[in-house]
Amino acid sequence: MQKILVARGIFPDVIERLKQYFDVEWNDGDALPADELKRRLADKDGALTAGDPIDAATLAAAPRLRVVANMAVGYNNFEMAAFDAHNVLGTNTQDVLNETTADFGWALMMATARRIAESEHWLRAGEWKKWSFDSFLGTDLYGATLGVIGMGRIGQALARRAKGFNMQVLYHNRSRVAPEIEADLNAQYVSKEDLLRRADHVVLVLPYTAQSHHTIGAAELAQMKPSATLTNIARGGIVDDAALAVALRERRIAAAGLDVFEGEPAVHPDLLTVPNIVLTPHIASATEATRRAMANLAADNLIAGLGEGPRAGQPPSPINPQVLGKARS
Ligand code: 8YV
Repeated sequence: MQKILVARGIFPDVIERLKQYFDVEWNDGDALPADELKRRLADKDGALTAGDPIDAATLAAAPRLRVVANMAVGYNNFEMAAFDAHNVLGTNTQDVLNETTADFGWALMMATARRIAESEHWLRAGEWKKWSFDSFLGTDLYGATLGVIGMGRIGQALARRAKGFNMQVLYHNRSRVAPEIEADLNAQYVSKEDLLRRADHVVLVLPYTAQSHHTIGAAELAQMKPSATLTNIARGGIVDDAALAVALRERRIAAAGLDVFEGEPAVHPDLLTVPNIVLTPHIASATEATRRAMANLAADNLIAGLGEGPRAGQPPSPINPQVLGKARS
């Protein structure tokens, strides 16, 4: 039997499925430190990860490893050039989380615009003594302008929800999406600068790469309207968190909602002290149904990628399908 490592806690019934095909080693605890992960992968044929970093050194130290299935759509934890060089297949869990993640992006944007977390903290602190006409004035979503940076599948799902809010949709992306998608979403392609200047609510839904590092820093925050909100459901590192904390404190933008952070689970201490922010612990895809779908898709990828099961050799969501069928190098 081929050997696999499941590097994170996951639904036990998914482990049972994997056991039908593999000799399974399961780390049902916290993320493994890099050295420990490397050591445990040394004799494995496959692995199931959830954001665990897999770099060139790890692959070099694991000569049998042929498939790593990430339980996430984002795969910035994989050094893909090394995967390609070693003919190791990487897979992700695209599509199954689109609507759940878009729902959460919407919820976070609304909570941010309408100051839900900030006012709740104030109420819990016993500060609510009387009603006042100017308590917690927020910014409207209905009829406002939405700016989506990153118009992939999740960005499109998010933009589709804007129809019900009668919003104008601006978007920026590495490339323009097909005209029929633009028409369906009633979305207008604009430069990043234009989007930042015009949008009332900016939402980040782009992958993290060297190019997208600090897509939003001090200069970009300065271009936004003082009444605007910023929501990040993509990856930490796309926003310069230190610069954001300054902009929020100085009210250069109205508010921000963050589900992801540079260096998470650590959170920049300045973000914890500004009031006009909603902070959540990377839960955009966290519904029971979606996390189950992600776990099962990651398992399907691993089973098929390692040549087992009904789809042997044809994993459903390969990142680098060109290595399929090639000998490990
Ligand atoms: C994951 C995510 O749950 O899919 C992604 O890219 O950010 C989340 O849905 C998280 O990354 C753990 O793997």
